Amino acid sequence: MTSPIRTERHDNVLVIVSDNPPVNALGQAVRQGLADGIDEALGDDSIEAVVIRCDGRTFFAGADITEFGKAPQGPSLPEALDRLEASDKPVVAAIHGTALGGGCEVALACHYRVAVPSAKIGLPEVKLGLIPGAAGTQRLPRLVGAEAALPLVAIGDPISARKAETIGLVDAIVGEDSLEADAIAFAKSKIGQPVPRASEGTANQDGVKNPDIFDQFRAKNGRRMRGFDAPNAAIEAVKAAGELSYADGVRKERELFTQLMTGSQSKAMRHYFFAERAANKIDDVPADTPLIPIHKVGVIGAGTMGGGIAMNFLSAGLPVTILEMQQDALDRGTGVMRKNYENTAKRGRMTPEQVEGAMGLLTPTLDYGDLADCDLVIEAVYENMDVKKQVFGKLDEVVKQGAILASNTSYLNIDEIAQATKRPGYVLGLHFFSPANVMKLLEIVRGAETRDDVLATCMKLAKKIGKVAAVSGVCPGFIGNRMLSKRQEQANKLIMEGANYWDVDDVLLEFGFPMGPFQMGDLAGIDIGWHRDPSKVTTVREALCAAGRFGQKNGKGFYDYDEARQRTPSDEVKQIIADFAAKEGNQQREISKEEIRERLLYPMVNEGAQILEEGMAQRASDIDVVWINGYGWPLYTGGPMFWAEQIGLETVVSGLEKHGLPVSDRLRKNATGGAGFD
Ligand code: 3H9
Repeated sequence: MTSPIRTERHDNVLVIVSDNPPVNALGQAVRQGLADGIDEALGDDSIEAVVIRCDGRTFFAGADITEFGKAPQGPSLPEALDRLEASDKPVVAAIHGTALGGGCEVALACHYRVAVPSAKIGLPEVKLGLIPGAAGTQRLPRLVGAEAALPLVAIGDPISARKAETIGLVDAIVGEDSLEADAIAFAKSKIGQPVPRASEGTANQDGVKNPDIFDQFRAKNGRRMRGFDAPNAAIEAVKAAGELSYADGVRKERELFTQLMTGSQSKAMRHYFFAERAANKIDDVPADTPLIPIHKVGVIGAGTMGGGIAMNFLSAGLPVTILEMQQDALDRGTGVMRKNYENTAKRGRMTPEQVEGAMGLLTPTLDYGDLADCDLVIEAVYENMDVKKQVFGKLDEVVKQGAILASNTSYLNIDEIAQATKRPGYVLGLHFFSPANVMKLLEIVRGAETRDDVLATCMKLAKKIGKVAAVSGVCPGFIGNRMLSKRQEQANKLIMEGANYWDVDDVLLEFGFPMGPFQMGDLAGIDIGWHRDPSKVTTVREALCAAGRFGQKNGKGFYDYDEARQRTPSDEVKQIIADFAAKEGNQQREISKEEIRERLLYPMVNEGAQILEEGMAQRASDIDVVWINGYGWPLYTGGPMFWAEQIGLETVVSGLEKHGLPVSDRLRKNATGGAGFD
């Protein structure tokens, strides 16, 4: 087998080049090649400096995740990097694309780092439930200080080359198209000078002088770190970098890394990493299906949903024409979009020019005719089949042939909507989640007649606008809402049978969801759809509305809210529920949190199995992708289907039976097979 690493001589500089598509992951052959390359440079007196660079789209994007969990094969990355750093000939990392994880650690072990302006650098291991394991947590703080290292190691978002330069992670920004030549020139300029080694740096002392930075960091990021093991280990490792010798710090890192690698969270998060990428592939649509060019998008409806949808495309630089029926609704909608952008700018995540740039791509209109030249039109109007059919009939008349027509419906039948047009092959569902400019999930609903190129185009477009896409077949509620309805059904039953509604919420919170169904109801507004007739009360929600409890918006819903929107359970609501239960003849009893958890979560898994059986989801992991990105299912459990496999499908089956709940044939079959869902 030929090595993915080759060396090239440029006068007295040896360039070590990796060519290991697609992302130059640091598999065994790459690590061996790197170590050999350094040996070659050190053993040759005519070589006075070294440059390490990568072919293809990126610098090393990290350790090879497919090797995790397998027997390690040397040299290990830490070994290869120690050899590299020990060189007394200057070694320069020439970075383009994304230097991530182990890739960033390669760069840290080099004596200098140069990068093109478009490069990104980061340590995303926490997103895989890990921390860097090749001394990244020890070299980085010594190079840039603990304060600058903390977000990189414990949050894991990559930073731009320019930002990396300001914190001292990158030594020079070089020409976008002259990386190799500039890196060689840079390396030559360092010949004869003592080499700086990150492992010998002293910037880490900032954390010793001001140890408060660690608690401050925890306080600031507590919410996003909640439930995850890796960020805390990351903070501990960075702290250790200031307190321990380099060798002891590396030992500490190894100990923490190994604990995480063998734990359940990392296993789940690695499952998710591949699940997200698998969801992007449609089994029966060839990868080389020609795509339909999308230059201009239309959105029907400028309400919260339509506006949010439009913002996705504007932010990605695509012109959008947005249509409303009335001028005031149109003005209100575009006003909200501008305000959202301005708020983002206030938080420093957009420049005022970018706000104007995005808004400048927006054309508001009241005239369907203005949608004629759009390549894709997404409808986000009222959830009513007749209304949708009218809209699609109209769109079919005015929008050019070959354009895609999509509905944002969250549960209506896409095939029926498609039949309102003469181009059902060009119709599909694009189900965004609210707030549509923020939530990552895009459920792509494939109709019976949806063409391959339409589907492939929308998958690609999803990635372009930063969404995580998963394909669903046509069924009521598609994947996500269909499973949600099973959970909600049990939540409603549980409170009728005597469970405290706050216990129902707390069970989900403790499991790792950001909130439970009753908190969610309060947030969204209990009065959505309220008929305003207190004499006609048929549900608990209506009873709450009749008692003037509309949700967070008026300070009381299921909970009472204080000024800081902190919730307290309400005796009044508990009584309303108890009265309701009595009226319906329900005996109330004490219900344990364990029963609540099983009855909320197991029916979802059962429904997921049914969805698989019907072919509405391509694979179990697609369901995980939907629930993690659209409904707050905790990432560190891997999603409902992976979680169920981990606790054992037979446990789920017996739990459902214990509570007298239905068990689908598919779940029973997979539980007996013992091999999981796929
Ligand atoms: C680490 O480094 C630990 C060390 O500290 C410790 C060592 C001791 N390995 O995402 P894409 C595959 S942990 C193996 O669609 P993009 C991916 O599965 C690692 N495979 O492309 C996909 O395969 P397929 C820290 C990998 O352009 C294909 O490459 N690093 C790896 O949208 C294309 O990927 C990370 O966590 C990998 N490391 O995005 C970075 N990475 O075609 C993880 C990718 O069969 N990677 N693949 O579906 C990424 O974030 C993105 O892939 C990247 C490119 C931004 C690089």
